[in-house]
Amino acid sequence: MRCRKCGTPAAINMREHKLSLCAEHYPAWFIEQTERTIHKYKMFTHNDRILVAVSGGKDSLALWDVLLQLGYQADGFYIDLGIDGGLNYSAQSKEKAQAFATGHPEARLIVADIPALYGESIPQTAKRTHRQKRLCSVCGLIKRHEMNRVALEGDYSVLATGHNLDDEAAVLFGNVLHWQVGYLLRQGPVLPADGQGLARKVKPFCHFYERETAAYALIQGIDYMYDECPFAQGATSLSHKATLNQMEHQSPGAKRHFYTKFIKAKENGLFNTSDNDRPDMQPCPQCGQPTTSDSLCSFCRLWEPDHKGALSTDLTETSV
Ligand code: Q46
Ligand code: ZN
Ligand code: ZN
Repeated sequence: MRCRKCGTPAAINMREHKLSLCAEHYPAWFIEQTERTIHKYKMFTHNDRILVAVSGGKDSLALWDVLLQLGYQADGFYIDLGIDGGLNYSAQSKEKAQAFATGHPEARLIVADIPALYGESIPQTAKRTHRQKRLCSVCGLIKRHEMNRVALEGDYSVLATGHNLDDEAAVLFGNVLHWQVGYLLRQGPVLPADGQGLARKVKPFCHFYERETAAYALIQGIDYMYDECPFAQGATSLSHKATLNQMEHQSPGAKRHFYTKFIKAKENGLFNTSDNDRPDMQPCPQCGQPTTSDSLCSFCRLWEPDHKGALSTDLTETSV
C-alpha cells in the first residue's frame, strides 16, 4: 500500500475510507477530519473554553493534542482514581498526562485527586458500599460528578472526551440489546448543557476507529499509558467490542454503519422527544448538580452512612 498523497509506503490503510497515508500525511488528515466533526455537530468554536477529560491513554491525549494543534483553548482534566491494580495504574497514567502537559507549555492540566478529596480510592468506595462487582459503575458515577463539577466551577463551556467509534458502537450495542431508550436518547456526539448544571459534552473522535486514534498517537510520538485500567477486563463493553469486531471483520465498515445510521436516524426523528418527555431534574440539595432523584443525587448518596440505592437509574449517570 502506498500513500495517496506522495506514493511512499503507507503507514495506515483505511479500507472504510479507501485511503492509505504515510506517516507524514496521516496526522494532517486526522486533524482535518476532527475539525470536520467539530464543525458538523457545532461542538464548539475558538471562543469556547474546553475542558478535555484526559486519562493518560491514547484517545484522550491524542484529542488534547489535536485540539491544541487546531488552536482551541483546551485545558486537560485528569482524575486520580487511586487505582493500583498491581501496576500502579493511577500513578502511572497521571505521569503520562503530566508529561504531556509539561511538553505543551500552552496547556494547563487540572488534577482531581479522589482519595485526597473524598478520603477513599475508587476500590475502597466500592468495597465500603458493597459494590466490588459494580466497581466500574461507582467509578463512572464519581468521574461524571467530578467532570461536571470542574467544568462548571472552572467556567468551561464544554467538556470533551476521547471516545472513539469503537467505544460508541459498543455502548450503542449494549443500549440496543436492552432497549435502554433513556440512554439511547442521550447518546450522540453532543450532549447539550441542560441549563440546570449539566455541562455540554462532546466527542470529537466519535467517527474514528480505535486503530486510527492509536495510529495518530504513535505517529505523533505521544507517550501514553498503554495498559488499560485493570478493572476494564471484565467490562461488558469489551465483549460487545469483540462481537462488533467480528462483524467488522466479516463486513468492513459495519461498525461505522451501525453508529452513523443511528445518529442519522435520531436526526430524522427516531426517538424524537419533546421537553415534556425528558426526565424531571432538580438540583441535589447537597452538591447542586441536577438529579432525577427527589432527594440527594446518586453521588451524594454514596457518602451517606447507609449508602442505600447509591446506584439508581438516575439518568444524569449516563451523561459521559
Ligand atoms: S477507569 Fe473506572 Fe474505567 Fe477502570 S474502574 Fe472501570 S470505569 S475500567 S473507563
Ligand atoms: Zn505521504
Ligand atoms: Zn449531590
